[in-house]
This record gives sequence, C-alpha cells and structure tokens, in this order.
Amino acid sequence: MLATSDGCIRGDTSHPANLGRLCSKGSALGETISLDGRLLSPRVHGIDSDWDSTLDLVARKFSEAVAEHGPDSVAFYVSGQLLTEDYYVANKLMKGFIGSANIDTNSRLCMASSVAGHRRAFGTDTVPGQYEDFESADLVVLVGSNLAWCHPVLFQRLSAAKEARPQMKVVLVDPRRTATASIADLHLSVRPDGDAALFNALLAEIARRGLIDTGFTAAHVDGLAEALTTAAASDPAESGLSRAEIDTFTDLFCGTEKVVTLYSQGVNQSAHGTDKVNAIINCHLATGRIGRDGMGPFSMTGQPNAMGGREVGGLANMLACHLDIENPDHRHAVQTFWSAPAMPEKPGLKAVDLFRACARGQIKALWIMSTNPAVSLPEADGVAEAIRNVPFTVVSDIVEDTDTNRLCDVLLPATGWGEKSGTVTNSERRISRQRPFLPKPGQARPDWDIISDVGRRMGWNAAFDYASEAEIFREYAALSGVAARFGRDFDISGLADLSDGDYDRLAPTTWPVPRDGAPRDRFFAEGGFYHPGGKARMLPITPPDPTAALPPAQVILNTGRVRDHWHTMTRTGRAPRLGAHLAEPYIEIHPEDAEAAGLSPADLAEVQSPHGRAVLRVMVTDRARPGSAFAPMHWTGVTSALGRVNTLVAPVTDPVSGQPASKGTAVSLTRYAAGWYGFAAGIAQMHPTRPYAAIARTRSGWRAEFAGHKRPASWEAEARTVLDIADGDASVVEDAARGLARVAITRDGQLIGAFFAAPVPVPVARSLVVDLIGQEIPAAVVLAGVPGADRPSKGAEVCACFGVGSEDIRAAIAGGCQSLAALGEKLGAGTNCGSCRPELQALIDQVGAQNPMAAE
Ligand SMILES: Nc1nc2c(c(=O)[nH]1)N[C@H]1C(S)=C(S)[C@@H](COP(=O)(O)OP(=O)(O)OC[C@H]3O[C@@H](n4cnc5c(=O)[nH]c(N)nc54)[C@H](O)[C@@H]3O)O[C@H]1N2
Ligand SMILES: Nc1nc2c(c(=O)[nH]1)N[C@H]1C(S)=C(S)[C@@H](COP(=O)(O)OP(=O)(O)OC[C@H]3O[C@@H](n4cnc5c(=O)[nH]c(N)nc54)[C@H](O)[C@@H]3O)O[C@H]1N2
Ligand SMILES: [Mo]
Repeated sequence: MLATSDGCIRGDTSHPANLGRLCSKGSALGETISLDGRLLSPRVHGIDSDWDSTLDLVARKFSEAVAEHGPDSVAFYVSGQLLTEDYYVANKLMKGFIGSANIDTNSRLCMASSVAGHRRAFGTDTVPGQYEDFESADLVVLVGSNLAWCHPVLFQRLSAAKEARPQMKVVLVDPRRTATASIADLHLSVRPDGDAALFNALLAEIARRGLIDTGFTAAHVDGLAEALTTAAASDPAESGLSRAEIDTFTDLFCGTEKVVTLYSQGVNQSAHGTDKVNAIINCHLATGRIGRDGMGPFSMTGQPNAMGGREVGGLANMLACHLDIENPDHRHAVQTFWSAPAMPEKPGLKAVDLFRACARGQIKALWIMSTNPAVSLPEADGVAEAIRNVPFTVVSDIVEDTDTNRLCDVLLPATGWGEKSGTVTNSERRISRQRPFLPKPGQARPDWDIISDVGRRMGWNAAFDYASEAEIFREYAALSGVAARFGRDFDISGLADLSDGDYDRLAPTTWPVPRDGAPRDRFFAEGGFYHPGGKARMLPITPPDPTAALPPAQVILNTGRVRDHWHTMTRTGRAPRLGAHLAEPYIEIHPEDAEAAGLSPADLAEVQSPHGRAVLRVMVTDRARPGSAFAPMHWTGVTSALGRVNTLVAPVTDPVSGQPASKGTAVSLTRYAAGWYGFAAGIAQMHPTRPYAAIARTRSGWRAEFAGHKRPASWEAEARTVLDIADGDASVVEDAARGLARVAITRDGQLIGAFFAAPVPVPVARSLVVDLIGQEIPAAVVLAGVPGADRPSKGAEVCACFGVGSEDIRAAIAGGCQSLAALGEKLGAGTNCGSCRPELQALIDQVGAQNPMAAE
C-alpha cells in the first residue's frame, strides 16, 4: 500500500499479494489518519503523564506482582495487529524474562483452531500452499468464509481467475447466503457446525470410489484406516444438507484433481473448530492433494499480522519460531539464545481462561496491547468486570476512547499504521515490510520500543537494548535458525544478516528462507511432515450431535463481519464513507424466525442469552438459514448503547485449541418495547445516550439512531440533547396525537441538525437527510422529510470507494447499464476494491426491488 503526495491511498502494483488492489477499508485509510481522537500522551488514571514516570510505574507494578505472587500472577494480552518485531519483544519479555507463559493474543479468537489442526495433522503450524493456488485450482471450496466482504482483494483475484477460466467451479459452505455466494456455482447452507459431517461424508465417498492416493498415504500418512472407519460411521444428514446437495458436492470434489479448500472463521470459531479443520485436511491428505499447484487446504488469516504472531510464539502454548513449550530441548535452546533467566515449563492461560483468572483475582497486573477485549471476547460484560478486578491494568492503543481503555489504569500511546516500521506475515507465509510515511504524533512510540523500555526498567538492560526494529528482526531471524536445527519449518535464518538498508528495502518474501539450501513455495507435495517419522496424521473425526431443536423464538446467534467495518471500529468508525453502508448494529433473521418472534423489518429486537442482552435492528431476509441469525461484531459502547454482541456470546471454547465458539450461542428474540424511535443527523459528535442508540460518522458530521421508552416532554429539548447542539434556530413540527415530531436546527441559514421521531421505526430517507446537513437549506424542506425535486436522494451507499448510492445505480441500470462493466464505466462503482460487486449485480438482477444489502 502506498500513500501518495496528494494524500490518496493507492495499492502497490508491485506487491505480489494484492498486485495493487485494495479493499474499501484500505482505500479509506486516508480518512482515518487524522489525529482527532488519538491518544497522544501516556495517561495514568485519566491524567496526562510523561513516559518516564509512567513506565517506571508499569515496571514497578509488574515487578512487585512477580516478587509477591510469582510470575504467573501477571499477564499480557496482545494482538495480531502488532508488527512481528513488537510481538517478538513482548513474547521474549514474558516467556524468557518474567518467566511465565501468560501471554496470549486475540489470535486465540481467530486462528487457534487452525494452528491446532495444522499441528495435529502436520506436526507444525504450516500453511502448505499460496494464493496463486486459488487462481490455478479447478475447484475452490470456501468453508465458513465471507471472502467478498472479508478478503475482497483475494475475492477479486478469484473472480478474475474464474472469469478467465470459466471451467473453474466455486462452492460456498456457509449457513448464510452471503455476498460471497455471488461467485459460487453451489451454495451449501450447512447447519451451524455441520461441516465435519459434510467432510466426513466426502472422505467416505472418496474411499468408496477408490480415489485414495494410496501411494501418497502409504508413504506419508498415518491414521488413514481409523479416519475412514469413523467417517464411514458418521451420518451425512447431520450436515443439515440434502442427499442431493451432498452428492453434487462430492461429485465435484471427487471429479476434480486441482482443489483448494479455503476456510476461515466459520470453521475456526467453533467448539469443534479443530475437528472441522482436521476433517477438511483429511480429505486433502487422503487424495494427496496438498502442496501442489492449485491444490491444498488453505486456512485464511484475518488480521494483518495474525501469521507473524503465530511465528513469534504469541500464543500461550507456543514458544518462538514454532518450537514447543513442553519440549525441554526446545526450551533450553531458546533460553540459551536469549540468555534468559527463566523459562516457563508449561503453557500459559489461553484468552478466555486468562480473563477468568482475572475475574478470580489470580492476575495482579495485566497489559493489553493493540486489542479491545471488552468488546471482542465472549461474555464481554464479564470480561469488562474481570479487567476492573485486576489491581493494575495497562493498555497500549492508538486511540483515546475505547471500551477497554475506559477500564484501565494506565494508557500508553502507540504509533499506528503509517507511522510504524516493521514486518508482517500474511496467510501465504509472505513477509512484507511496513514502512512509515508519517511522523510519530504527540508522544506516541512504537510498541516494541515501549515494551523494551519496560523490560529495561524491570532490570534486563542488555536483553532489551534494541536501537531499531531492524535489530529485533535480525535477532528473530537468527533464532529461527536455531529452531531449524530441530527440523522445524519456520526458518528465516537467511535474513539474519540483513543490514539496516537491506531491511528497509526488503521485498515481500515468502518463508522459509534458510541460510543454506533452497527456498521453496509450497510444503508437503513429497511428504516431509513434521511429526516424528516425517508422516502426516489423519484424525478420526466424530461430528458433534446436532443441536436439539430450539424452542420457538430462539435461534443460534452467528456473529461476524460487515463489508466496511474493521472489528471494534476504532479506525473505520472515523471514515465517513465506511459508515454509510451499514450504519447501525443489526440482526439478520429468516422470515420464519421473525414471525415466530413477532418481529417485523426495521423493528428493534431484544436479544438475550444467559450472559447478557443486546438490542439490534431487525433485518428479515431469506439469506439467513432458518434457526440461525447473524449479527455483526463491530459495535461497541463507544458507538452504540446496546449493540455489543459479545455480551451475548457464551464463553464456550474448543477443547483442543481454546478458541471461543463465537458463532454458536443460543439466544432468545423478542420485540424491544420502545415508546419512540428517532433518527438524527447533525454537525456535532453525538453520543449513544438513549436506551437504544447507535452513532456513525458522516461527511458532514454524525448520524444516529435512537429509541426510548417515555416520550420526552419537549421534542426540541430532546433533539438538542441528542444532537448536542445548543445554539441555532430550531423549527419544530409536531403531531402529538400520532406521536410524530420533526426538528430542524439552522444557523445562518445553514442546516446544522435534523431530528425525526415517531412511535414506529422512523421512515425517513436517511442518506438524503445526511446529505442536507451543512447545506443552506430552508428548514421546511427538512420538516417535509421528503427529497426535494431538485435534490434526488442518491440512496443507500453501495460503493464505499466512490460514494455511489443505490438510487444512482438504479437510475443508471434503468438507463441501460446492464452489466458490472457498464456500471463501472458510468459511475466508477465497483471498480476499486470490488467488494460491492455482488451488491451491484443484485441490483442489476432486480432493479426496482429493495436493495437487499443496505441498511435503509
Ligand atoms: N470487512 C472486514 N474484513 C475483515 C475483518 C473485519 O473486521 N472486517 N476482519 C479480518 C479478520 S481478523 C478475520 S479473522 C477475517 C474473518 O473472515 P471470515 O471468516 O470470512 O468472516 P466472518 O464474518 O467472521 O465469518 C465467515 C462466515 O462464517 C459463517 N459461519 C458461521 N457458522 C458457520 C458454520 O458452522 N459453518 C460454516 N461453514 N460457516 C459458518 C458465517 O455465516 C460467515 O459468513 O476477516 C478479516 N477481514
Ligand atoms: N462475536 C465475535 N467476536 C469476535 C469475532 C467474531 O467473529 N465474532 N472475531 C474475533 C476475531 S477473528 C478477532 S481477530 C478479534 C478482533 O478483536 P480486537 O482485536 O479486539 O479488535 P480491534 O478493533 O481490531 O482492536 C485493535 C485495537 O488496537 C488498536 N490499535 C491499532 N493499531 C495499533 C497499534 O499499532 N498499536 C497498538 N498498541 N494499538 C493499535 C485499535 O485502536 C484497537 O483498539 O475479534 C474476535 N471476536
Ligand atoms: Mo481475526
């Protein structure tokens, strides 16, 4: 990614992973880098402080806790959004010097089941293939991946490959018919967690048809017979699919040699996630379709450096460089290399258990870096309580106000994207440099520098005396050479002698990069697995019993992502063009479930589980599978009143990987009893202050949805409070009998705030009102609440990159643009990141119908 002198963000066409393509969020990064809302100085109990005294305090509190209660009384909770150099130093400080393995990462919520599945099958955490394999495959099976929205750049690569080679087939396995279904020849709406039953059925069929690659399995695979016996005994119907659907899928898989099975959080985030991973890998091992051009299982990472974190040993059960914590030889080698005083002999606490230990009072000092656990962990209210319960808490972040920051004693300002320097590794094992192009703002410092400073203040001067990220990288690369002597896959020792200049210029590089010996692109085509004896393991997988039928008005809550937001929105929430696609927390439910719960479109649903409650806007759609509802994970206490879905999610984890089952909590649905509903747009920042509320950025300021119980005595006062506007002239139209109210506030003829209330969800053209804010416009136009003839509404935002709305697109289609190419030529829509192309196609397919993806 490049930032150009005109302030634009462009893709780097020479980068082999994206070839210059960006997603909507990447394209909008320029809107997120202002210093508005940034954390710019260290803060202790809400008061700005200096680095020296703050880091002395941090070092002293951690040292005291270790001295009084032992090393396991402290913990770090870190993130796949740290750079490799940051991550390496954090892991070194905790595991080698503090002497505890209590460092875990948000990758536990993301990649842990893939890591565990890889280790069970291959003996180490290796992704065998590379992105090019998606392009050269003849069948790509996407399992629990919404590629169109979550990996739009790869989605574009896949779309282009399919266009170029129409014989290529794509299968999507997902309970929901997502935007990704637009590329699929076959969509299998699997029952939640029905995947293992589906892949067992496939494995049994592979055997039945005599398609086991016996040469490969005899030479390179253990466990074939047991895996086959178990697969044959498993009931395909437990997948929730019909016999015909399963047959179509198995025919495709069996009849195609070049198959890539690409999977993501629909696989990992499950109480059976590791088993699902191994059920998939089994089918590739049995057919020998692994590590060859266009073939293999492919686990897709999410965060920029999820893979780098796995490599440095950021998980509580790993050592650095894919070495094992339980292995005394491995421990000894790392300890010697680091000249470390102490090394833990057993794994530390995994994320969910770590916060449970906080709740129990076992953790006395906690440092959170680059993650927002009060929003993103299951049982989020309990996690917030647990953080409050730790006597001393530190968080390093780039923004000032997050749900987690609000709970912590000490805030440390880190440098962010554009300011940081280091490396990240992507899903295909490719290491890329992140180069800074902005000055460090305020007192912000790189994460590695903050961590190293604390290490020195805790007494380990020599071990943490780093002058630059290049120095850390060289040390890390040298350690990987030590690991390679144990026959490990992760070896970048060939990069251990880079000069500072070489490091700065480092081109994107796929590991392994051994000091001697040839680099290679793929693993395992000729065996060479990392279990003793060099064989892979197939595992006998017993699918979970299908969940018993839920009572009426209960559904399984599936959670995940929307197209234009990133996790807890600390950055995407600042970009107006990213707030327009889906501006409010919502729940997507099937018409049958809506009916059973008495919910109509645009109602608010009260969603409850034993762990908490949320109130979400209802979106009724047959894209949902009956019995399974979907809600995005992005809304927080900063952006909403009751939109945090992790308050609902049960802290159930996979027994092997410890990864939470973030997609499978049973919840009940009822209609939220609101006395009034409101929509407001204005120039000032609004806050989620009403019983129901959600705020979003707009180009002219902010917009918000509200609901309350008792109707306010004065609508003007209510409007001024929620809009946070005290001045200007307010015009009010009220129909007290029907409970309708509209308030427009102007200043010097300019519209600065508009507010609409009704006893039902407010029917007003949101995007039009938003567009009017800041304009010279008579209050009467707003109070009419309809588009003026000269100002047609552009409709709900579809293309975030070029700000193109649904109405403009409909008009263009009606005017003759009947293809994506024609729309792109006329409006630009869909020509940058491409993630709206499924929505554009849907509009082409059904002009005149309601745009199914938009919030309005
Ligand atoms: N826009 C956007 N993109 C992102 C991110 C973001 O926040 N926003 N985050 C990044 C990160 S960190 C990650 S990890 C990735 C995640 O990328 P994805 O895994 O693609 O995203 P999710 O929406 O979490 O989940 C994917 C799908 O799993 C399906 N699913 C749920 N349960 C099951 C099941 O039992 N079986 C199957 N087969 N499918 C199921 C869901 O319906 C959902 O469509 O995205 C990355 N990209
Ligand atoms: N229900 C449900 N929950 C989920 C998921 C789900 O699908 N459903 N998905 C899970 C997954 S896959 C993931 S990856 C997690 C993500 O969850 P989180 O990691 O909690 O989410 P982010 O918003 O990415 O948090 C990153 C934080 O780091 C800050 N930050 C950004 N850059 C820097 C930096 O350079 N240094 C420092 N120190 N801070 C920085 C940001 O401001 C932000 O506060 O959520 C998980 N939780
Ligand atoms: Mo993730």
